[in-house]
Amino acid sequence: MSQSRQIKRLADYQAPAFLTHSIELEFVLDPAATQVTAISKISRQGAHQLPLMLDGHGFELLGIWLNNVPLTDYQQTDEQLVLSQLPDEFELKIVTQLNPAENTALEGLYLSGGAYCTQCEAEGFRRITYYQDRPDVLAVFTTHIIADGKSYPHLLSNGNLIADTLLANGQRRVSWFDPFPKPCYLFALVAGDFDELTDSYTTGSGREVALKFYVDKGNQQRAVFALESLKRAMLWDEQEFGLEYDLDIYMVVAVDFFNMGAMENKGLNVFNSKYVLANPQTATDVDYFNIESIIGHEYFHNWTGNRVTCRDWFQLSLKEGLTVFRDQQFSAAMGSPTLCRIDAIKTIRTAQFAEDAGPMAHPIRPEQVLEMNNFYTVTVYDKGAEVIRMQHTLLGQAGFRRGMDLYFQRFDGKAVTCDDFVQAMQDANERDFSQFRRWYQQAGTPQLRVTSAQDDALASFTLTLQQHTDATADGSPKLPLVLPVRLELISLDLSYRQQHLLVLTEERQSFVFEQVPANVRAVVLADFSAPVKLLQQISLDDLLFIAANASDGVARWDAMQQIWSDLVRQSVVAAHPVLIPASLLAMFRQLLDQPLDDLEFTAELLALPGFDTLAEQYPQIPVDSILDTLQSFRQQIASQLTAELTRCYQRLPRQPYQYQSMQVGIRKLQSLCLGYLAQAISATVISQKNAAADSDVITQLLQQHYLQADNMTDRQATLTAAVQAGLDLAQPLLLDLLEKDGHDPLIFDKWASLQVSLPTEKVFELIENIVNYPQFSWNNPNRVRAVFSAFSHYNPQQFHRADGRGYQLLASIVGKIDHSNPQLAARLVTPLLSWKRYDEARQLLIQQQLGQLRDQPGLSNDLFEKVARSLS
Ligand code: B3K
Ligand code: ZN
Repeated sequence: MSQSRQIKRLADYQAPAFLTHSIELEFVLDPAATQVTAISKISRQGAHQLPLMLDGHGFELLGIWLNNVPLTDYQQTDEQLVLSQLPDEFELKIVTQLNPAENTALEGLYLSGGAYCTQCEAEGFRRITYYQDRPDVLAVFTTHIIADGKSYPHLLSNGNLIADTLLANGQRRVSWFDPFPKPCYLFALVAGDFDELTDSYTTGSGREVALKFYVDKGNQQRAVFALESLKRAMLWDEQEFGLEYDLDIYMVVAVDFFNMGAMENKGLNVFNSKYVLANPQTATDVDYFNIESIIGHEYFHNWTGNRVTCRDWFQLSLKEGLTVFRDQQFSAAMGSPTLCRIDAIKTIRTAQFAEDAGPMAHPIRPEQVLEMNNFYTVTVYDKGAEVIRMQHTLLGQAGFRRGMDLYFQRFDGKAVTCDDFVQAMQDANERDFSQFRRWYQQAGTPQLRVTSAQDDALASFTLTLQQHTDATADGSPKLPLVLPVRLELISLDLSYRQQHLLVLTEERQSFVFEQVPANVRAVVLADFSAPVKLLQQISLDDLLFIAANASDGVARWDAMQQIWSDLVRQSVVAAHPVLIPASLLAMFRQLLDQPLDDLEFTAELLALPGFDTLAEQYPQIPVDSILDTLQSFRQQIASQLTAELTRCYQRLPRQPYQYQSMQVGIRKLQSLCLGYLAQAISATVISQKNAAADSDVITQLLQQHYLQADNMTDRQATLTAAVQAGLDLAQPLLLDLLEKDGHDPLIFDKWASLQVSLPTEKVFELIENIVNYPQFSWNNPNRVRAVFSAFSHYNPQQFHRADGRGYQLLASIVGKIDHSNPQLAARLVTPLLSWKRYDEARQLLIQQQLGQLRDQPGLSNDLFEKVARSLS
């Protein structure tokens, strides 16, 4: 199918010429020929004679009726239906026929396993019927689903159930009514045979809400944690923001074929099964964390996204940035604020900084788009959340809440803009946020340069902050931004400690602090209070001081990160890995012998930054130097601290698995120790002393850790350590995992991702083998991502091979997947887009692959937009 390559621009926004007030849908389900009847009540807006433009494609049009009279006078293009000379108010009936079984793009109505399900955001509803598929058209939906009740006992849609009848032909007809007007991207339908897990929740005002989770047969107990998370999220939103749920029922369906994590359809969330199903045998601690956070995220959308929605898709961050911020606050309240923040910072420093520095750079409110699905990005989501967080920081908790209250008071039931949000924050607090709004218009990562001067005679301390943002691929302006900078001043004897919130608004500003004792150390950008790259010259001793003494845990962790990134930089300059300084090893020794009470935090302090984080510090990424240096650092730590790592590992008690913070800390610290220890085996060349004996002990530790584990987290820890160190024991243990549990799709995915992280050339053979397993399917995004995203993101050694084999593999898969699932292909291609950041030889290799993709016949808009921007 040929697609028009029409770019849409924010500047061209026009209010809809017609509004659809209500729509009644009837689905007669059939795998290859589902019939959809849509009856809409529509009215003209204002005095004009414009035609009604309805979006739609990928189905057969069976008929149109205007006020019950067949309509034949219309124009049909590839993607639109144009109706002219309409009355001011009318009823339109449209009948279409679709083929869910052949819908491998997983947008619109499709089959996942044996179940029907829908995905309409951003523009999937137009694959179901002709409609005004734009978020500022809000209608009341009634949905009737007709299907064989035996094969599809659960027939679900948005809102409340209003009827369930048996038809004369033996089929069932189930009807749902959603009283809240909504854009069509929030429409959902699910039909299937599931296990059901039910519960209820009573809201603060005493309304009882039925909670229902639908999962594949046999998986009911694996949804318990998600259900409990939902109840925690409902309570938290009431306590934190005074927001209650509004329908009688809240449903979550877990499906195996899904393009992303989950979808917040009103009253009927559809989830990737990966983010619902959990038990200790199948899910890791990280999975549990993600489930709670995504369940929260989708629930929070009920207010930030559904009750108040976006005027147009350029405003996506209005709902996504805000909802990510809300889910981060929720996770922080359920666990450790510091660890949640570290998690969020890693996402920004890797993927988001990379996006800002690459061809797809865009502001959190993009200004032009070819394929909207390409803009569900870390910029819109995660940088968007940072922009909300800065407003929270500037206004304080109470001020932010005042702004939120005003936002809902003004805009409940409306489709609005990011500007409307900022205006509410501003008005509720009588602040001027006009300069702050630049965050919505400018792409790019600001660099924040810090210098300081101390005047002992005057007892003053001066901190100078300077901001600069490099040009980005989208050409957006680069004016000075409002940067909230959290600062702590600490004297070396710890007797003086002061915290400040500085607000940098100019390009360069100095802040003077009086009555400051001599020799204070400055902790700048505590809590990562603005999404910037911090440039500061600071000695190893001072960084170690901050890592030990800053009040803010995030700043302590960050000081460790800076130590490592400084050492990597020195190694890159020296063209060989430097030796780890003794003072740093001493600190490791101390933390391993006497871990802090918070073991998970201890593990973060002892972890090296990843390849991606380090890479973002260089305009041109010295791939080989970074990889060699990281490998050398791991091995130096392993060989010099073998005894301490072993002791630390052995002292930590193991208990029957519970997802509980003390235990999560134990598992994480043990996993960190095993990761280094596994490297000690391959590093025996460095430390000759007792090398063979050490190797045996470590091999045994690793084996026991796997064999005695009663949970997936520990098993995965051994396997990761062994695969990454290239140890022989990895393969038999991986085989064990596959044979015992590989029938479960989520475990198969874990097994596959572990295999493809093997940092040697053998990985290519493994990949060929994995895709031939019966569990693998090219049509299932989870399976494809488990192999190919894992390979390109977690195996930098092989992905960035100098002979280009890694690039070639990824490009060939992207080209193949584009025919069946363009959204998935466009996500997978991301690591190839930033080819300009690599050395000349790698640039040529990647460019060649991208060139071939660009010339592929029938290339989707999704892939075209990214590849073309990358090559331009
Ligand atoms: N709103 C959905 C994402 C839809 C992605 C469409 N390509 C999930 C979320 O952010 O909650
Ligand atoms: Zn979201």
